[in-house]
Amino acid sequence: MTTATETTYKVADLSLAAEGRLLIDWAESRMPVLMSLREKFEKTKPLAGQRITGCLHVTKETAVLIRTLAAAGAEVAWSGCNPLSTNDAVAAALAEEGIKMYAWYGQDTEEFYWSIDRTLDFKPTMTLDDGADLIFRVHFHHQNLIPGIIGGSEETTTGVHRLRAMADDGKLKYPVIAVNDAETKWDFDNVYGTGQSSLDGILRATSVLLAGKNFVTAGYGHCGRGCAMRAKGMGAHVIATEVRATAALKATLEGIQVMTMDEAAKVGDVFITATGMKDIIVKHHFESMKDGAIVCNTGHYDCELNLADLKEIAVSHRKIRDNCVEYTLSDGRRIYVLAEGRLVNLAAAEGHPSEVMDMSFANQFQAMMMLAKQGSELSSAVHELPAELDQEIAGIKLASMGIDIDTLTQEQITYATDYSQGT
Ligand code: 3DD
Repeated sequence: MTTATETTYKVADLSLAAEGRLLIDWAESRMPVLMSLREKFEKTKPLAGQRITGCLHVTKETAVLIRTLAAAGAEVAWSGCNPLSTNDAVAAALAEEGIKMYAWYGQDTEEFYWSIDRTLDFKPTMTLDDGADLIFRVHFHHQNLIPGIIGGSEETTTGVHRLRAMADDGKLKYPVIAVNDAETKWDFDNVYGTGQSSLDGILRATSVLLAGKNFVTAGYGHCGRGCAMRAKGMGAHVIATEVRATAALKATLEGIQVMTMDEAAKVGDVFITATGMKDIIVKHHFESMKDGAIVCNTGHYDCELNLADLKEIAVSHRKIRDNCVEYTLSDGRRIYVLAEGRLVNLAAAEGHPSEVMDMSFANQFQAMMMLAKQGSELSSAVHELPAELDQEIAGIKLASMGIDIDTLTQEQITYATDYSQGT
C-alpha cells in the first residue's frame, strides 16, 4: 500500500479508511463486469503511462472504477462532482491506497473548485467527468494543460448535452466520449438506478408512506420514468409534468396522469425534478403547494428547484431531519426541501446500486481504453462508444446472473438480410 502524504490528498478523516474498505469490498462483490475487466488487464496494464483525472461522485462504486483504472496501470487523481455526494470513508480508503483524492462531504464552492484544481496539478493525459465541471475547468482556467490531454469522457445526460453545444460552437479542444449514450449506461443507470436510488434518498430523508400519495415527477425522460415506475410500485398516484409531447404521451399511455406544474403544484404531496432544466419549481408553485409538501431534485445540477424563491416567501426555516429542511410560509403551511435541492439519490442515500453502476463504469473504463488506443486520431468532438460494446457488457452481466440466451442460426442470419423472399 503506497504511503500517501498530505500533498497527494485531502479528505475529511483518514481514520475512516477501514470503514471505506468494507464499503468498497461490498461494491466489488456486486460489480462483476468491472472486476472481470480488472482481472483481464491487471497484468498487461494497457493504461500504463496514462494520468487520469476524474471528477465524479466519490461512492463505493466509483472506488471500484478507480481501483480498476489503477490496476490497468493508470495514475489516478480524483475529486467529487457534487459537494454533497462524497462518501468520506470511501475517500479515506482511496487516499490511503495512493489515489490522489481531493474530496469530502459538505464542500463549499471554493473548496469544490480548489479540489478540482489540485487534481489538475498532476497534468492529466485524460479527463473523466460527470457533469462536465472538470473539462470546463480545463477549458476556461487551465488551457495550458490542453496540449497534454488526449481526450475525456462524460457520464451524464446534461453533461453530454453541454459538451455537444460546446463542440457545435467549435470551443471543444479535445475529443470526448459520451459514456451516457451507451445503451448499457442510459437504459439501466438512468432508469433503474435513478428510480431506485431517488426513492431511497426520499425515504431515508423523510420515512414517509408513499402509498396513496400524489407523487409528481417533473420530467418523464429516462430518469423521470424510472422514478415514476418505482413510485407506482410503492402505491403512489403518479403525476408527470413535461415539455416534450412524446414523453408526455408515453407517460399517459403508461397510465400516469399528465398535467402542467401549475396544476400539479396544487395537488402534489411529493415532488421530484428530473429534467436537467433550471427553474422547474418556482415561487408561484411553492405558493400553491399543500401543507407538508416534500420537494426534491434528482437532476445533476441543483438549479431545478428555485430555493431563492422559496426563501423569499418563507417566514422561517429549520433543519428538521438529516437532509430535510422545513420552510414555513406566512399562513403556516410547511414545505420540506430534501438535500438542499441537490441530487437526492446521492446526497441523502448512496446513489445507484452497485449492480447498475457496474455497467456504467465498464463503459467509463472502455472509454479510457479507447482514448489510450486511438484518442490521437479522434476529432475534438463528442464521440460514441462502439455499439457492440453494449452486447459485450450486457453479456458479462447476464453470465454473472446465470442467465443464458439464444443465438441465431446461420440460416436465420442469412434470412435477416435476405430481400429475395416475400412473406
Ligand atoms: N450516480 C448515481 N449513483 C452513483 C453511484 N453509486 N456512484 C457513482 C455515480 C453515481 C450518478 C450516475 O447516475 C451518473 O451516471 C449520472 O450522473 O448520470
